[in-house]
Order: sequence, then C-alpha cells, then structure tokens
Amino acid sequence: MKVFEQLLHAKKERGAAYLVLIDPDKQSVEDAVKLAKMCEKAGVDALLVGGSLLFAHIFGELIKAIKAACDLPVIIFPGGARQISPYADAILFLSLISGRNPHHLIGEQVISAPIIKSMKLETISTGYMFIEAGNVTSAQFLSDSRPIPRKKTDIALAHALAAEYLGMRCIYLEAGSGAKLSVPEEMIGLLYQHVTIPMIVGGGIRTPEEALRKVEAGASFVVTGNVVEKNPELGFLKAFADAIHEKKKR
Ligand code: 1GP
Repeated sequence: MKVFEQLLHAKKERGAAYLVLIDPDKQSVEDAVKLAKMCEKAGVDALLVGGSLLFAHIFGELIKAIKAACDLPVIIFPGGARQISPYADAILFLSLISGRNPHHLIGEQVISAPIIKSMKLETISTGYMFIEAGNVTSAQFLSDSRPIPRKKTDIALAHALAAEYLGMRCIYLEAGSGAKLSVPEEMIGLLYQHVTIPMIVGGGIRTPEEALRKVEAGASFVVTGNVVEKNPELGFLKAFADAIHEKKKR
C-alpha cells in the first residue's frame, strides 16, 4: 500500500492519524532513532522528517537509521529542495499556496522534481498554508511570506478550495513550528464543511486535549514536533496518540 493510502486507512480505522515531526537540526541520529521506536510503540501512524533550515549534515543518514530501526512510514516534510533522500517512503510535495513568493510556489518544486523521480519517491502533493500564529515562525521568515490572518476563515477557505481544484491531494494548515497559537478550530471546521481533501494540521499543539480538538473540528492528520522533542516519553506520546484516535471510539 502506498504511504498516502496508509494514512487514509489510518484515518478510516482510527478516526485520524498522528504524525510526529523529527527535525534533523534538533536531535542526533541516536536520539531520533530512540524517538522513532518510541513513536511506533505509542501508536503513532507515521513520521515526518524535515526542518526549515537544515544545518546538520545528517538528513539521509537519519532517515536510513530510522527505517532500519522501525516500521513506521517515513515521510519527508522538506524545508527546501535539498531535503530529499531515497531512504524515505514518501515526500510531501509542498507548494506554499498561502504565499505569493513564486520560488516557494513552483521554484523549489522544479529543482527537486527530477531528483525525486530518479529516487522513485512517492509524492503527496500538498497545498501548504501558513496560518497566523501570534509570532513570526522560522518557515514564514525564511520563505518571505505572510500567513493568513487567524480570523480570515473565508480567505483560508478560498485557498483550500483552490488547492482542491488544482488537484492537490491534501492541505496542510501550518501555524509553524513552536507557534504561540495553533490553527483555530473555527478555521478547520469551516474548511471541513467545504473541502473534500484531507487536512493536515500542525504547529504549536502542546497537549493531547488540544490535538483532539483539531480532530473534532475536522483535521485528518495531526502533527506535533516541539512538544515531543521536549518530552520524549512513551506515556506522553501515547496520550497524544490516544487523544488523536479518540473520536473513532466515541
Ligand atoms: C511544524 O507543524 C509542525 O511544521 C509541528 O509544529 O513543532 O510546533 O509541534 P510544532
């Protein structure tokens, strides 16, 4: 089964899928492997690997080591065209549709497409949308793009519909790593009513309860990064996984 189908399957079976982000700039290969194994035990559905900058030269090595140590699908969540590896199972082929910077709408994609083809990586085309988060995140700063204001749910909806009509397979509502405020449930809820493709929601989610609220509003896949890096404990991860899978049980 392709990775995207696995995610859809997880959503069908468990109500939503839980994705944990591993940023190669924020941990060593050993710590990432430890975390990946813990994620597998805790009931996480897939791992995302990527970062805004990539200072460390361990991108491919880290993915290879994770793949050797656990069976979870590893999906690249690239901060740019340099973040590609044949050891991953798939890549979110992002276009930053909330911005108007052509380099992040199509430039990086053109640079990376032939390499992705040669690596035979599965691509998951994703309409990537920055949502105002109460602070300027690294991704916003580096991509030189403004986020969609939190209260402008109609603007968010117009972008999400455009992604769907362009044939993208999912939307990523991104408050940004370490966001002060996560994506508002009102926005997720409105998009859920009108858009038929799945929504990934991430950025600034700090508690299992907050994660569950995103699922109840309509998120298909929930991402956490920072909070798990800071608390790499099985019980904590399990609480997130259980909350994200909770809706199905109700
Ligand atoms: C960032 O959505 C992800 O791209 C995760 O964000 O690190 O704030 O959980 P956090």
